[in-house]
Amino acid sequence: MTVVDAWVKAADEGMSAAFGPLINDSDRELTVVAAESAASTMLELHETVEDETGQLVMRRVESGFTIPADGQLVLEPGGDHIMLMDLTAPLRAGDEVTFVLTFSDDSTLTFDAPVKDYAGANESYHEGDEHGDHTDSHGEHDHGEADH
Ligand SMILES: [Cu+2]
Repeated sequence: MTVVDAWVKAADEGMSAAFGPLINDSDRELTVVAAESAASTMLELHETVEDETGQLVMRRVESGFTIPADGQLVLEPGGDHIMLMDLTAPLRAGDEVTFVLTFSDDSTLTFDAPVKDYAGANESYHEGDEHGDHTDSHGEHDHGEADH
């Protein structure tokens, strides 16, 4: 399993997200079940879906990211991503963030990702209730109760 060209969205505080292709070069399916980084007190694996109003929202993937044998899963803005729920320090373009992914078999993979300025990836975080403000951006959203 390798991660190439990963990157993290620059942010001053609150939430950010990491993207990049997860490449499975083995002959068995792999499932990423958790991500950790010193850059955030909590990380989640997110997918982006349309809610009932057609608005794009992101939500936690309870079953993890599955990467097919000899295949890849591309984490990208508007799609699946690794969510940094609560940054421990500002992420500035040019910084490097180290991530550790844990797989369903308890193996791990460590990779570094540079921070880049990026204007998109502002989908609302869907916490499973209906009183979220769909026009919210990451930075303005109160995610204090995000751990379900
Ligand atoms: Cu997210």
